[in-house]
Amino acid sequence: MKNKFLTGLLAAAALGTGLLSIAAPASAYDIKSRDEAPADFQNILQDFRAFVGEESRYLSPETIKAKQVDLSKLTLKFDHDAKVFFIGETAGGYRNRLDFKATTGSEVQTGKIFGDTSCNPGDSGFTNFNQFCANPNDALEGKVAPDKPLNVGDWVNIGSFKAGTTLDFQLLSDDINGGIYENGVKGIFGLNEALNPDSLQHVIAYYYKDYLVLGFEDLWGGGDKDYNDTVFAIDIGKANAGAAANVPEPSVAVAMFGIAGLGLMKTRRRRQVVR
Ligand SMILES: [Ca+2]
Ligand SMILES: [Ca+2]
Repeated sequence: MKNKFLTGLLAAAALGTGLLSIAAPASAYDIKSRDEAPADFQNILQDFRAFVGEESRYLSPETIKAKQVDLSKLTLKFDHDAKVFFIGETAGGYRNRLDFKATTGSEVQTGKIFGDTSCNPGDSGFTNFNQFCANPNDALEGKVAPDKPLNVGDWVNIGSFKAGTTLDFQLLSDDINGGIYENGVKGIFGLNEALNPDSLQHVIAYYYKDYLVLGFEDLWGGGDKDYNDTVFAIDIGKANAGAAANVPEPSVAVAMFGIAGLGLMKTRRRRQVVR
């Protein structure tokens, strides 16, 4: 009990929220497998690898800016059970933690979703595994869920939220290894760049078939800016996603193809270098 309370305290401090806002213990969420996921998610899970892409891929500053999360769209228009699906990562040695924050009026709910967003090497039999998971990591000694590596498509129902609730997601870089710091400030990066300790955009967003896909950059100051160090998809409900999508479906497909195209260009460039 004491440990749980301490964890709650730390989570509250980390998220910069008051103690009273903690409505759930930090590790209350049951991580389910892709086989237990809704059929509509299972049917398109393979498509999501296009949103991961290569480790250290190049994205132009224009692309990054254009894919900035529109925060006004993260306020739910309709009640919904929000689900968060792990897609993949290119985090190298970092082992990141993903939290959410849900604000409804003066009520703030926070929670740890995944404590170690590394890919599980044991999942390597999954089709196209390498395209979801560039550098998987074994579990750290003594760590159990939600603090151990994930399989592609692992997911959590983070709760039922009412219309008017605003969602935010925060990446705690390399948290399980103690986190990253600059001048004593911890590297915790959210959707609103104005609130990030390095004042930098750390998330790019796509809307794909009623899902919001978010890709995080985990390095302080942006580093290689590949924005795929942790990638996950959120089900905020078809009606909410429809209201949130700022581009019609065909454009989303083009955007996705564009990312795949970037990967191809990079491969070609590498081949030229070899020659
Ligand atoms: Ca990376
Ligand atoms: Ca990166």
